[in-house]
Amino acid sequence: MLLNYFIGTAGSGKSTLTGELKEYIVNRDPDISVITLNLDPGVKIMPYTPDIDIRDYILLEEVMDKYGLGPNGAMILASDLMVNYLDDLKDEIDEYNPDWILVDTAGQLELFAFRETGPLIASALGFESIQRSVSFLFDANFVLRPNGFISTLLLAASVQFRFQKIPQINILSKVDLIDEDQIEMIVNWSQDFQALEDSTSARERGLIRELSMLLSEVFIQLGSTAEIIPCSVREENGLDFLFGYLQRIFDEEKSINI
Ligand SMILES: Nc1nc2c(ncn2[C@@H]2O[C@H](COP(=O)(O)OP(=O)(O)OP(=O)(O)O)[C@@H](O)[C@H]2O)c(=O)[nH]1
Ligand SMILES: [Mg+2]
Repeated sequence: MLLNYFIGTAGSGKSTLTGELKEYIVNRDPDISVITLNLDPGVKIMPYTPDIDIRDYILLEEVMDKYGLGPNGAMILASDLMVNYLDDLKDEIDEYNPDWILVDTAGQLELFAFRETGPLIASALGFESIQRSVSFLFDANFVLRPNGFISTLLLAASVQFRFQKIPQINILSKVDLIDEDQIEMIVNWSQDFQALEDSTSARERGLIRELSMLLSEVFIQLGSTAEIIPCSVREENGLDFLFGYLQRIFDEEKSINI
Protein backbone atom coordinates (compact mmCIF):
# COMPACT_ATOMS: atom_id res chain seq x y z
CA MET A 1 0.00 0.00 0.00
CA LEU A 2 1.24 3.50 -0.81
CA LEU A 3 0.19 6.50 1.25
CA ASN A 4 1.14 9.86 -0.24
CA TYR A 5 0.73 13.14 1.66
CA PHE A 6 0.26 16.35 -0.30
CA ILE A 7 1.83 19.13 1.76
CA GLY A 8 2.41 22.75 0.78
CA THR A 9 1.70 26.37 1.57
CA ALA A 10 -1.90 27.63 1.70
CA GLY A 11 -3.53 27.64 -1.71
CA SER A 12 -0.63 25.90 -3.44
CA GLY A 13 -3.03 23.44 -5.13
CA LYS A 14 -2.96 20.39 -2.81
CA SER A 15 -6.69 19.61 -2.93
CA THR A 16 -7.01 20.16 -6.68
CA LEU A 17 -4.00 17.93 -7.34
CA THR A 18 -5.29 15.22 -4.96
CA GLY A 19 -8.59 15.01 -6.88
CA GLU A 20 -7.03 15.27 -10.35
CA LEU A 21 -4.33 12.72 -9.65
CA LYS A 22 -6.94 10.22 -8.50
CA GLU A 23 -8.85 10.74 -11.75
CA TYR A 24 -5.64 10.39 -13.72
CA ILE A 25 -4.70 7.10 -12.03
CA VAL A 26 -8.22 5.64 -12.40
CA ASN A 27 -8.08 6.31 -16.15
CA ARG A 28 -4.45 5.42 -16.65
CA ASP A 29 -4.17 2.19 -14.67
CA PRO A 30 -7.46 0.63 -13.54
CA ASP A 31 -5.46 -2.14 -11.83
CA ILE A 32 -4.41 0.34 -9.13
CA SER A 33 -7.18 0.94 -6.60
CA VAL A 34 -6.82 4.48 -5.33
CA ILE A 35 -8.70 6.50 -2.70
CA THR A 36 -8.51 10.06 -1.38
CA LEU A 37 -8.37 11.05 2.30
CA ASN A 38 -9.07 14.62 3.38
CA LEU A 39 -7.30 15.69 6.58
CA ASP A 40 -8.41 19.33 6.47
CA PRO A 41 -11.18 19.81 9.09
CA GLY A 42 -11.76 23.42 8.05
CA VAL A 43 -12.32 23.19 4.31
CA LYS A 44 -15.79 24.22 3.14
CA ILE A 45 -15.77 23.65 -0.60
CA MET A 46 -13.62 20.95 -2.10
CA PRO A 47 -12.72 20.46 -5.76
CA TYR A 48 -13.35 16.67 -5.40
CA THR A 49 -15.34 14.34 -3.15
CA PRO A 50 -12.99 12.60 -0.72
CA ASP A 51 -13.50 8.89 -0.12
CA ILE A 52 -12.53 9.29 3.55
CA ASP A 53 -13.02 12.64 5.27
CA ILE A 54 -11.80 13.87 8.67
CA ARG A 55 -14.80 16.24 8.64
CA ASP A 56 -17.00 13.21 9.40
CA TYR A 57 -15.30 13.27 12.83
CA ILE A 58 -14.15 16.86 13.40
CA LEU A 59 -15.52 20.08 11.95
CA LEU A 60 -13.61 23.32 12.45
CA GLU A 61 -16.82 25.29 13.01
CA GLU A 62 -17.99 22.93 15.74
CA VAL A 63 -14.62 23.18 17.51
CA MET A 64 -14.89 27.00 17.33
CA ASP A 65 -18.41 26.93 18.87
CA LYS A 66 -17.72 24.28 21.48
CA TYR A 67 -14.47 25.79 22.82
CA GLY A 68 -15.20 29.45 22.06
CA LEU A 69 -12.15 29.75 19.83
CA GLY A 70 -11.35 31.80 16.75
CA PRO A 71 -10.47 30.04 13.48
CA ASN A 72 -6.72 29.86 14.18
CA GLY A 73 -6.95 28.55 17.73
CA ALA A 74 -9.68 26.11 16.67
CA MET A 75 -7.52 24.87 13.80
CA ILE A 76 -4.67 24.11 16.22
CA LEU A 77 -7.04 22.24 18.55
CA ALA A 78 -8.79 20.45 15.68
CA SER A 79 -5.50 19.23 14.29
CA ASP A 80 -4.46 17.96 17.74
CA LEU A 81 -7.87 16.26 18.18
CA MET A 82 -7.44 14.36 14.92
CA VAL A 83 -5.19 11.94 16.73
CA ASN A 84 -8.27 10.62 18.60
CA TYR A 85 -9.80 9.41 15.34
CA LEU A 86 -6.85 7.52 13.92
CA ASP A 87 -8.46 4.14 14.62
CA ASP A 88 -11.63 5.22 12.80
CA LEU A 89 -9.60 6.39 9.82
CA LYS A 90 -7.67 3.12 9.83
CA ASP A 91 -10.93 1.12 9.90
CA GLU A 92 -12.25 3.08 6.94
CA ILE A 93 -8.99 2.52 5.05
CA ASP A 94 -9.19 -1.21 5.84
CA GLU A 95 -12.68 -1.37 4.36
CA TYR A 96 -11.45 0.07 1.09
CA ASN A 97 -8.19 -1.89 1.25
CA PRO A 98 -6.72 0.29 -1.51
CA ASP A 99 -3.33 0.12 -3.26
CA TRP A 100 -2.80 3.87 -3.03
CA ILE A 101 -4.11 6.55 -0.64
CA LEU A 102 -3.78 10.21 -1.64
CA VAL A 103 -3.86 12.35 1.51
CA ASP A 104 -4.88 16.00 1.25
CA THR A 105 -3.62 18.13 4.18
CA ALA A 106 -4.65 21.57 5.46
CA GLY A 107 -3.13 24.80 4.17
CA GLN A 108 -1.65 25.65 7.57
CA LEU A 109 1.22 23.33 6.88
CA GLU A 110 2.96 24.21 10.14
CA LEU A 111 0.09 22.57 12.04
CA PHE A 112 0.48 19.30 10.24
CA ALA A 113 4.23 19.32 9.78
CA PHE A 114 5.64 21.06 12.85
CA ARG A 115 3.34 20.00 15.67
CA GLU A 116 3.17 16.40 16.79
CA THR A 117 0.04 15.55 14.80
CA GLY A 118 1.44 15.07 11.29
CA PRO A 119 4.34 12.76 12.11
CA LEU A 120 2.07 10.93 14.57
CA ILE A 121 -0.61 10.40 11.94
CA ALA A 122 2.09 9.41 9.47
CA SER A 123 3.45 6.74 11.80
CA ALA A 124 0.03 5.59 13.09
CA LEU A 125 -1.32 5.13 9.57
CA GLY A 126 1.96 3.49 8.59
CA PHE A 127 0.64 0.06 9.45
CA GLU A 128 1.58 -3.23 7.88
CA SER A 129 3.46 -3.10 4.60
CA ILE A 130 2.72 0.51 3.89
CA GLN A 131 5.04 2.72 1.90
CA ARG A 132 4.74 6.44 2.52
CA SER A 133 5.75 9.50 0.52
CA VAL A 134 5.38 13.26 0.80
CA SER A 135 4.66 15.39 -2.27
CA PHE A 136 5.62 18.97 -1.41
CA LEU A 137 4.06 21.69 -3.57
CA PHE A 138 6.03 24.79 -4.58
CA ASP A 139 3.46 27.34 -5.77
CA ALA A 140 4.71 28.72 -9.11
CA ASN A 141 3.35 32.14 -8.16
CA PHE A 142 5.77 32.43 -5.24
CA VAL A 143 9.00 30.91 -6.46
CA LEU A 144 9.75 33.07 -9.47
CA ARG A 145 12.43 34.98 -7.58
CA PRO A 146 15.39 33.30 -5.89
CA ASN A 147 14.30 34.53 -2.43
CA GLY A 148 10.80 33.01 -2.87
CA PHE A 149 12.30 29.76 -4.13
CA ILE A 150 14.77 29.62 -1.24
CA SER A 151 12.14 30.27 1.44
CA THR A 152 9.90 27.52 0.00
CA LEU A 153 12.92 25.21 -0.22
CA LEU A 154 13.55 25.87 3.48
CA LEU A 155 9.95 24.88 4.26
CA ALA A 156 10.27 21.75 2.13
CA ALA A 157 13.55 20.90 3.88
CA SER A 158 11.90 21.38 7.32
CA VAL A 159 9.07 19.02 6.32
CA GLN A 160 11.63 16.47 5.14
CA PHE A 161 13.45 16.86 8.45
CA ARG A 162 10.21 16.21 10.39
CA PHE A 163 9.05 13.27 8.26
CA GLN A 164 12.37 11.50 8.34
CA LYS A 165 12.80 8.41 6.21
CA ILE A 166 9.75 9.28 4.09
CA PRO A 167 10.77 9.92 0.48
CA GLN A 168 9.85 13.42 -0.66
CA ILE A 169 8.87 14.53 -4.15
CA ASN A 170 9.02 18.26 -4.93
CA ILE A 171 6.32 19.59 -7.24
CA LEU A 172 6.19 22.97 -8.97
CA SER A 173 2.42 23.54 -9.07
CA LYS A 174 0.30 25.76 -11.38
CA VAL A 175 2.96 26.01 -14.09
CA ASP A 176 0.29 27.15 -16.59
CA LEU A 177 0.60 30.54 -14.84
CA ILE A 178 4.26 31.04 -15.78
CA ASP A 179 6.15 30.78 -19.07
CA GLU A 180 8.44 28.02 -20.34
CA ASP A 181 11.67 29.95 -19.63
CA GLN A 182 10.60 30.53 -16.06
CA ILE A 183 9.79 26.84 -15.59
CA GLU A 184 13.18 25.89 -16.98
CA MET A 185 14.92 28.38 -14.69
CA ILE A 186 13.21 27.01 -11.55
CA VAL A 187 13.86 23.37 -12.53
CA ASN A 188 17.48 24.34 -13.09
CA TRP A 189 17.68 25.91 -9.61
CA SER A 190 16.35 22.68 -8.10
CA GLN A 191 19.03 20.61 -9.84
CA ASP A 192 21.96 22.97 -9.51
CA PHE A 193 22.25 25.13 -6.44
CA GLN A 194 25.20 26.93 -8.01
CA ALA A 195 22.75 28.24 -10.65
CA LEU A 196 20.50 29.35 -7.79
CA GLU A 197 23.39 31.18 -6.18
CA ASP A 198 24.25 32.86 -9.50
CA SER A 199 20.62 34.00 -9.98
CA THR A 200 20.54 35.20 -6.39
CA SER A 201 23.66 37.22 -6.91
CA ALA A 202 22.24 38.73 -10.12
CA ARG A 203 18.67 39.42 -9.00
CA GLU A 204 18.57 40.12 -5.28
CA ARG A 205 19.86 43.21 -3.47
CA GLY A 206 21.01 44.27 0.00
CA LEU A 207 20.27 42.14 3.06
CA ILE A 208 18.00 39.75 1.15
CA ARG A 209 20.84 39.09 -1.28
CA GLU A 210 23.31 38.44 1.57
CA LEU A 211 20.90 36.11 3.33
CA SER A 212 19.86 34.30 0.14
CA MET A 213 23.53 33.80 -0.81
CA LEU A 214 24.25 32.31 2.62
CA LEU A 215 21.23 30.02 2.38
CA SER A 216 21.99 28.85 -1.15
CA GLU A 217 25.54 28.14 0.08
CA VAL A 218 24.01 25.94 2.82
CA PHE A 219 22.00 24.03 0.20
CA ILE A 220 25.18 23.57 -1.88
CA GLN A 221 26.90 22.16 1.23
CA LEU A 222 23.94 19.86 1.95
CA GLY A 223 24.15 18.45 -1.58
CA SER A 224 21.62 18.33 -4.34
CA THR A 225 17.97 17.51 -3.69
CA ALA A 226 15.63 15.87 -6.15
CA GLU A 227 14.58 17.68 -9.28
CA ILE A 228 11.31 19.56 -9.00
CA ILE A 229 8.43 18.26 -11.18
CA PRO A 230 6.47 20.97 -13.05
CA CYS A 231 2.72 20.27 -12.81
CA SER A 232 -0.47 21.91 -13.95
CA VAL A 233 -3.92 20.49 -13.45
CA ARG A 234 -5.31 23.07 -15.88
CA GLU A 235 -3.16 21.75 -18.70
CA GLU A 236 -2.95 18.19 -17.38
CA ASN A 237 0.77 18.62 -17.36
CA GLY A 238 3.24 16.67 -15.18
CA LEU A 239 0.72 14.19 -13.78
CA ASP A 240 2.45 11.43 -15.76
CA PHE A 241 5.81 12.25 -14.12
CA LEU A 242 4.26 12.42 -10.67
CA PHE A 243 2.51 9.09 -11.30
CA GLY A 244 5.86 7.61 -12.40
CA TYR A 245 7.65 8.82 -9.27
CA LEU A 246 4.93 7.43 -7.00
CA GLN A 247 4.92 4.15 -8.89
CA ARG A 248 8.66 3.79 -8.33
CA ILE A 249 8.20 4.34 -4.59
CA PHE A 250 5.32 1.84 -4.58
CA ASP A 251 7.38 -0.76 -6.51
CA GLU A 252 10.28 -0.36 -4.07
CA GLU A 253 7.89 -1.28 -1.26
CA LYS A 254 6.66 -4.34 -3.16
CA SER A 255 10.20 -5.55 -3.77
CA ILE A 256 11.07 -5.09 -0.06
CA ASN A 257 8.03 -7.16 0.96
CA ILE A 258 8.54 -10.09 -1.42
N1 LIG B 1 -3.93 28.08 -12.83
C1 LIG B 1 -3.98 27.05 -12.00
N2 LIG B 1 -4.68 27.16 -10.85
C2 LIG B 1 -4.69 26.09 -10.02
C3 LIG B 1 -3.99 24.88 -10.30
N3 LIG B 1 -4.19 24.03 -9.27
C4 LIG B 1 -4.98 24.69 -8.38
N4 LIG B 1 -5.28 25.91 -8.84
C5 LIG B 1 -6.13 26.92 -8.18
O1 LIG B 1 -5.50 27.36 -6.99
C6 LIG B 1 -6.48 27.64 -5.99
C7 LIG B 1 -6.16 26.84 -4.73
O2 LIG B 1 -6.28 25.47 -5.03
P1 LIG B 1 -6.51 24.36 -3.91
O3 LIG B 1 -6.41 23.03 -4.58
O4 LIG B 1 -7.72 24.66 -3.12
O5 LIG B 1 -5.21 24.61 -3.01
P2 LIG B 1 -4.91 24.01 -1.57
O6 LIG B 1 -3.42 23.93 -1.46
O7 LIG B 1 -5.68 22.77 -1.34
O8 LIG B 1 -5.46 25.17 -0.63
P3 LIG B 1 -5.63 25.13 0.97
O9 LIG B 1 -6.14 23.77 1.31
O10 LIG B 1 -6.60 26.23 1.26
O11 LIG B 1 -4.27 25.39 1.51
C8 LIG B 1 -7.84 27.26 -6.60
O12 LIG B 1 -8.43 28.45 -7.09
C9 LIG B 1 -7.46 26.33 -7.73
O13 LIG B 1 -8.39 26.35 -8.80
C10 LIG B 1 -3.26 24.80 -11.53
O14 LIG B 1 -2.60 23.81 -11.89
N5 LIG B 1 -3.30 25.92 -12.32
MG1 LIG C 1 -6.97 22.23 0.28
